Amino acid sequence: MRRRWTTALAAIALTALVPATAGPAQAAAPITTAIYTADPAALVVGNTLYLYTGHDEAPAGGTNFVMRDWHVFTSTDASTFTDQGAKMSLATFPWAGADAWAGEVEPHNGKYYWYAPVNGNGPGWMDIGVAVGNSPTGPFTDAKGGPLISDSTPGSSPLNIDPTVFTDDDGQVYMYWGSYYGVRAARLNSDMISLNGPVVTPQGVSNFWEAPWMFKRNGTYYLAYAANDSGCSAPGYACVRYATASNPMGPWTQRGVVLDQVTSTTNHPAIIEFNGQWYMVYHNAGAPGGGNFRRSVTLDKLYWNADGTMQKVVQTTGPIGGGGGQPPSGTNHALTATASTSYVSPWETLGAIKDGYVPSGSADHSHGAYGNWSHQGTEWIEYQWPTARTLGKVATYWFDDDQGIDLPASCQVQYWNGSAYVNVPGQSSCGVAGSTYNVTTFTPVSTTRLRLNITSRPGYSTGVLEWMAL
Ligand code: FUB
Repeated sequence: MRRRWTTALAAIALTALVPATAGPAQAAAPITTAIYTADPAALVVGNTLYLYTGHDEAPAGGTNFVMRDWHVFTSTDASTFTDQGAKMSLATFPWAGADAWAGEVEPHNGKYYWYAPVNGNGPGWMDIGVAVGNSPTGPFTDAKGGPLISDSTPGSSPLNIDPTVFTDDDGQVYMYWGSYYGVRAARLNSDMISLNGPVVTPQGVSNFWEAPWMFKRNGTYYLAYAANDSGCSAPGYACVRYATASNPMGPWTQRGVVLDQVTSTTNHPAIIEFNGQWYMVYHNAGAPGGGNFRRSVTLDKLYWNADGTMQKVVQTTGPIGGGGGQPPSGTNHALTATASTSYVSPWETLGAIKDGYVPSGSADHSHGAYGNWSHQGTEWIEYQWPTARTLGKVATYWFDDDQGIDLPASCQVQYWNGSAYVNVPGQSSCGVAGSTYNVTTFTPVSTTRLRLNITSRPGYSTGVLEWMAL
């Protein structure tokens, strides 16, 4: 008999037992409120960020998924998104009949392969199909004429959904997928529509529930996935955990939670770098009229620790990079700069000013800080790049330890004009407020070096937690 039990239905049943105090997290701004979207996958091609999403069409009060097609959204600033329309649907797979669930697109040899779980018309429930197109927006056609993965695939998952496809530097392509605690992995042939070897169960992906997302950074493989253990989410909800490995097939080491539970019972990550900034793309129930079967894709900035672990994503309630304690939007060139200074105390860490951490306040030394105690007067910090960057803004989060380091009296931004440091033209007020990002704008300059001169208050030294160059 065909199974009809869904991940979210199970979650709903459990949710009924949850006391009100176990309420969901705050909702972030959706990429659209025109339709309900879910299960994001992200891809950068050229200067465009593509989000491939599912499409929730359940009626208000509906108790099951109604998903018939997938949409493509594009953005050049990760802030505003354009719906390019339903670029793939169940009709793309003539052998399938329902459940257009969580897919992902992978480029290969100039084509774009869209892997998607669907309810096949054959035996079993969910299968994974693959379509191919000549551009990131298609048009997409069935590449295989039948499932790539089905319940009859030896060693497959208890629920064959949520494929994530990853191409390593040597060109080998890997696919991870699964649900019901059954993560699976296999190599793909370069035709992208057949397996190269057996299906395996990768080791060490602890607490895996579903929704894997694989990527690589600085030689380390990362696998983020939805988990629903009591250590990370209320019953019926899911968080996003992640694991790392030195080999694409594992073994994996679980590293913790990168996204807490959201307002929908399901949770689904896509992690990507775009214009020098990392993002967590996910869904929640935050749009007007939203719910567990009327979800909305959203994204928030993701920051790294110096040891290669990810900081837990802060779920925002408004536009990315909104004011207050949040960093401003834009490409932060500090992340790719080399930092230097006139003086740093031996126990402090200059590199902390460019690790992308979002401090909780000016006394937040948890991720290190630049400090120049016991120097007083004017000291400077500087960024240098191998090639010129166009810069028109800095954001400075001052360090204040309520002891020898205090907020500065004043500051001045300078740039290297090719032969000397000069003040940036048209500089706005160089803010010295505590516990916030002080944004200083100026007429954009093209330079390989940017400097911040910091003048202390009498009797104190100065320090910086984050210095962004945008
Ligand atoms: O959208 C249907 C299913 O819900 C997806 O395949 C899962 O990842 C969960 O988000």
